[in-house]
Amino acid sequence: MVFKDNVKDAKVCVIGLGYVGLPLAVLAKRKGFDVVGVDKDDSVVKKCKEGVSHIDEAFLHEWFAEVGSLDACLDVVCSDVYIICVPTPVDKKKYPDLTYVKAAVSEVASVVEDNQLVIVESTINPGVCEEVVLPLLEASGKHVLLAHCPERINPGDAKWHVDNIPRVVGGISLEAGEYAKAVYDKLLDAEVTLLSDIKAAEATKIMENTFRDVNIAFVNEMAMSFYRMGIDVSEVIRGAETKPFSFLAHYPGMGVGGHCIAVDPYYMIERGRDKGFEHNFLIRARKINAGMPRFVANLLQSRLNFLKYPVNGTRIAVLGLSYKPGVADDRESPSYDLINILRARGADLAVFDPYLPEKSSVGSLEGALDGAVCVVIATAHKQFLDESLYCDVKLLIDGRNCLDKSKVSKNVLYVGIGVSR
Ligand code: SAJ
Repeated sequence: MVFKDNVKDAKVCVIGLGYVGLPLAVLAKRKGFDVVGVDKDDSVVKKCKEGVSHIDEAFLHEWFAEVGSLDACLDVVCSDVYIICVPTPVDKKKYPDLTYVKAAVSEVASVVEDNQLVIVESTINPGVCEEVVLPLLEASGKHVLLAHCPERINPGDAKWHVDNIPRVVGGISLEAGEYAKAVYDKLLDAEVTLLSDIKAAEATKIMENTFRDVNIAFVNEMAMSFYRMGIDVSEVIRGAETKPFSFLAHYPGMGVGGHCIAVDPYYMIERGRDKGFEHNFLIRARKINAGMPRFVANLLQSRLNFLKYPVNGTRIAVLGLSYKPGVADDRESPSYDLINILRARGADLAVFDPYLPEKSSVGSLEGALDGAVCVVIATAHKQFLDESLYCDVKLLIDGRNCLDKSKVSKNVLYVGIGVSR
């Protein structure tokens, strides 16, 4: 049954209860939907039933306190609306890996009935819904409505959450698109824009994230160049930001991590190749960003040697494994690339991330700094932002330009990304 006109009566099944699906499922319950969450991790299912968020976000703890608990199970149940929020990583060759999407869609196809709606939120490249998802659903022999509403979650963001982030949606048909829009209009306190077709919706998300990746690559390249000129890139960005139009600041760093920005451009690159187009610019930008850990390792080595220290055998503290501040998420984190390079050069490493103690090699920040000749700030966690912490080291590499260099002890050689004293 199509619930376009009385969508609040639709039973909703959210598949994948990670940083995208869990907030969405809890929001659906807050908005009065009959909702069930599905996840293959039984510890996640158990916590949902207990009303506990396995994701440490303040708003999610509040929402769970409000709704009490979330009905959840391991397998897809027949519903009116299915929203697929499973991961879409890339494989070792950087090709899009649709394993999770295909598995979720196939499971939906095994229970779906006529005129039910399937919405894919997972990030996919243009064409995947029509060429991969739809055939799997059609194999059910049922008339299934299909739409795409790309997720726009920003983990760790205190302001923007699933309920207030505007969205775009596109359908395999106008009916599917309008039905999906009706669902999100009911779910969200934000504008929902219906695009002309499902590929436009797939392309919108890829455009957003690829835009960010190339802008980060741009500023990384400028930073490496300015460093050779003795120009402070942070000051130049502040200067450029005084222009009230046509400039959008991005910031240099030791690399791009996360499951979105570091991954999504590869979707576009591969899709372009499928169609005989080589995304030279996107490929170049990915190479620049993926090359930042090595740039930082070489910068560290040159500065250590300047101080008459080798890398080999020298105690180096690497602070931060998460791909961005304030989160316990190290997927695609450039910290690991830096660690591997330094380890290969014989460094005596102490690695600490307060959000990932189980992956740290020492148990505290003090332990990491103890005896360290060099410190690298790889993630701008708030715990690392006190310049006085580093007064006893010889070399401080600020991999996120997150410190005030004027507050760093004059006895310390301070170097950022495109920033020096
Ligand atoms: N980074 C830089 N310089 C920058 C911005 C980011 O080096 O100027 C690095 C970060 O350190 C991190 C990586 O890039 O390692 C990704 O940072 P991010 O802030 O983009 O964080 P994400 O991956 O959580 O991005 C999310 C994305 N949301 C979705 O894909 C749904 C992205 O689209 C958003 O633009 C981004 O949040 C946001 O706006 O903060």
